[in-house]
Amino acid sequence: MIDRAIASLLVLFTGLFVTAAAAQDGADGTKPKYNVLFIISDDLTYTALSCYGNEVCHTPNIDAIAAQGVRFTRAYCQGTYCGPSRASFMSGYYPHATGVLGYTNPRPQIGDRATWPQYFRNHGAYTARVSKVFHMGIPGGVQYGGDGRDHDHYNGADDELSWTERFNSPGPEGMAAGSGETLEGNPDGKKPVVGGNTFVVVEADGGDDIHSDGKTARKAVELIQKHKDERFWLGIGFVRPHVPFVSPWKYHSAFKPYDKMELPPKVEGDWDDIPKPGINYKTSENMKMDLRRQKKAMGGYYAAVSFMDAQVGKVMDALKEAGIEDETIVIFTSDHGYHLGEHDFWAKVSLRDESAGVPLIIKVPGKEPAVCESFVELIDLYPTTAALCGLPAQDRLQGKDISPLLDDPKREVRAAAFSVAPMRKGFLLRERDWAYIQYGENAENGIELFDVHADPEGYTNLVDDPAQAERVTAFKAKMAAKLKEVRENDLEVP
Ligand SMILES: [Ca+2]
Repeated sequence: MIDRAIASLLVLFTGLFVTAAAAQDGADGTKPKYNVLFIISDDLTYTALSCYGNEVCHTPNIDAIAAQGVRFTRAYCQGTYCGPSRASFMSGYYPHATGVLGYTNPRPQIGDRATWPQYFRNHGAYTARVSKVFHMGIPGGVQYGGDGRDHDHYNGADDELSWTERFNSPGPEGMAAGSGETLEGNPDGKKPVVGGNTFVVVEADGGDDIHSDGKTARKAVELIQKHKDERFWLGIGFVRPHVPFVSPWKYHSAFKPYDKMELPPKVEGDWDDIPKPGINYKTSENMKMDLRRQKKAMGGYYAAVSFMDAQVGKVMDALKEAGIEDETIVIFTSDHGYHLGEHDFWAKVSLRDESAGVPLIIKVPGKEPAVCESFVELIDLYPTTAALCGLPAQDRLQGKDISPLLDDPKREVRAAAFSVAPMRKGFLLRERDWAYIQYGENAENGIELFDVHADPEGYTNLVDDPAQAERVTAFKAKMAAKLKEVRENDLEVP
């Protein structure tokens, strides 16, 4: 009897909660026209995917989405590491609008304004995330054992209001059984496999499901089956190829012996014209990685990409089996890119294309497959999916609705992409013909200017070339205008 009374109260409370949620920002009875399946990899450079031209690392499952969707060749993140990038595209504001330049969620800054999934939730969609969608420290946020956290319930910098439900995927990370090596800061080879944000390669014993991403794929498959008859917004966050480069041994075999990996060219004097903040925070030199270690880092990264790609395939198979491909928008992307030895740089943070550019594929039912060369930004995803789903536009969002590109991929939606590296006070304006990077709000810490046609790898900084003086002045003014525009918004951030 008492149980039934409690149950009725629970029903009442749930009812009140649903009503309260429906009354929030943006709800007007409109239902999303499509499901959104948002698949995001962590620290994945587009240069590692075969659909973007990599001939060594094969990614058949991501390529299959590209073959049916629109693949963007000039997509850029808004912040070149996890925290600011994810807070930006999930909230719909640039990092310098919210001031979220580190590893927190943007809720205190946006108040009761709806995040991307929350907007869909307010319009009646079931919303869930599996693993890392907002920021979560990797490997610490998913690695069980040793740090005293309950990793089934560790949510990182998540935003609870965004979700109907949320799921974590703990795994062994670098502590997985198998053959492991610490490549970074280990020149004499005496260090064991270490944790943290360190270059470690582990050829793990056993299969996919031991690992966080294997569990994430399995949960995603389960959620697709369970919610196929209702509108959903599902965020599926894979943590690979973020370090540690750990994946089941079978994914490594294509890249062994690692010695056969081909590193980018090493150019004499490459760093001489780069201002100090433009030398990336991780380099072959400061990581003390010799050529053998550099090649193994590349092979280990590619193995992690192959492993992640296989998990993407499981999710896409489930969508097909559920019979809801024709009512689901699929997006595949990463929070930012990654260096694999270009300029002897490694990892993220830099504002060069390999790090600020991202893979982006958008597959919408009924739209023709295409390749689109317009500049687009991850911040565009929120307004674009809202428009595609028939949800009301919100002027406050700082991205653009790029859905017209899906019907006419030859169109352009912006002349430049904008990205930031707050760790270095770095700002990028990437145009068709030029890449302009400045360090400091007034460029007081240096400038890089590259002619991307004559010098696509960016070996020659033209900032001191007298012939480019006017261009540099013009870029400084454009950057100041962009920052002003970003800061003019409806948020009340000090
Ligand atoms: Ca990341």
